[in-house]
Amino acid sequence: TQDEINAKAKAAVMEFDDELVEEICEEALEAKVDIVSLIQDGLTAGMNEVGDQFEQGTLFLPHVIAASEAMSAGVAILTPALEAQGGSVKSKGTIVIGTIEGDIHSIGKDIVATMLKIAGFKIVDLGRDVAIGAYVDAVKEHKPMIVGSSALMTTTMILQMNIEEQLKEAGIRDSVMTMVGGAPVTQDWADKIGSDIYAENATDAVVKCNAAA
Ligand code: HCB
Repeated sequence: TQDEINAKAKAAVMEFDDELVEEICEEALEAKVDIVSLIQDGLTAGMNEVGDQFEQGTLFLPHVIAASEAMSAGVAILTPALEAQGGSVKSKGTIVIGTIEGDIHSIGKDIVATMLKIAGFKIVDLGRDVAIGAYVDAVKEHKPMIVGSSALMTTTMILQMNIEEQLKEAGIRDSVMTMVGGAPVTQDWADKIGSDIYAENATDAVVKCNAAA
């Protein structure tokens, strides 16, 4: 069942076992369980648990790296199936997304980008460690409906404010909606810096971008 597969995936990420994660994801595809739930309630739950133990000092950086590799191996297997679920013909609009300057955490941003693509948006993925000026340039070039940034650290989250400022300085702030996300980011932070959309996770991002489209 879904719960069993989610629990197995969570445990396999926590055991840093790439091969087991891959096996479970293949099995999940055959069993036709909900892939989004598997990513959020299985793989991500395992990743978060590893993050918590890293914070508590019971696990170390190599463990975090190993867990993120196991998670990515699973996501790689699930992504084609997720994308095949999409199939929407007409694009709902363009969304530019990237992980902010100084920040190399990309797993969450990649999941959000994939889910938005499946929901029918055209995605321009700027990658990670994206300079603030590059977001502004991408808004000028692609004229997206939404520009989203991901920040996983309290130190890089601050820079989401600079996106707001530089868009204003370029005179294009009103031409685009901004979206912010990443583990330390909150609705409160979005309100404080004047960002239009805060998304807690990939599902929330899809719901809110759909509402804005
Ligand atoms: Co990293 N790391 N890390 N890390 N890392 C965190 C983020 C800490 C919180 C861990 C801790 O100390 N408790 C911490 C940051 C502390 C702080 O706030 N200052 C931290 C640190 C300190 C570091 C290094 C500095 C460690 C070091 O070198 N000493 C270093 C960073 C270097 C740098 O960026 N310049 C580092 C490195 C790494 C890796 C490489 C080992 C690995 C990243 C691999 C990769 O992404 N390719 C990693 C990981 C995996 C984590 C944790 C454990 C998990 C992050 C993750 O992938 N979560 C994280 C602990 C945590 O977050 N609790 C830890 C799973 C995804 C699915 O969740 O939250 O990213 P998500 O995304 C969600 C959600 O936020 C939302 O939707 C996503 C899907 O549901 N969302 C958006 C995300 N982006 C969005 C954008 C939008 O517009 C909308 C919604």
